[in-house]
Amino acid sequence: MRLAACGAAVLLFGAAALAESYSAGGLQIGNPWARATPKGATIGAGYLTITNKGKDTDRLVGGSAEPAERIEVHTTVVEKGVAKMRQVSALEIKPGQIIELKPGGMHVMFLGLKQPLQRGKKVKGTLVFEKAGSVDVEFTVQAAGAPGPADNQHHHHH
Ligand SMILES: [Cu+2]
Repeated sequence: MRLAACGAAVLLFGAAALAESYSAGGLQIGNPWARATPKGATIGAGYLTITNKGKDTDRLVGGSAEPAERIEVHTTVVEKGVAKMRQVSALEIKPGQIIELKPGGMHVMFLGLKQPLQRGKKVKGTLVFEKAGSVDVEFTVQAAGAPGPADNQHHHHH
């Protein structure tokens, strides 16, 4: 019955993934997650996907997260072989566009962390969009080097 058990695990995981989708206006925010930070670290990074299903261009203009003094949206640019982060003050999402914030690219930067981001915990945050307004989300904290939000998916075999 290994297959049946595996199928159930996938179904459960699918339900969890669905629950981590938020919508506001024409925007859909999927799978917010963050990477765990080492003790004493004052910065951390979060990732998510924003889909614009509406008819108007919207912009992510700010936000906040509980364990951080403030958050910023950053993009990663490579200059002379060195990756550097730059702040994006208003991240534009055009109708039909899907913007993926992921490791190595754009991310939500948690600045002034008051406590480390612990694996398995959730980080409460609010994203502020020009048109859709404020959206409350929860970032699921994954391992420090996790490549994506479904990192745990591959460790369900017993
Ligand atoms: Cu950054």
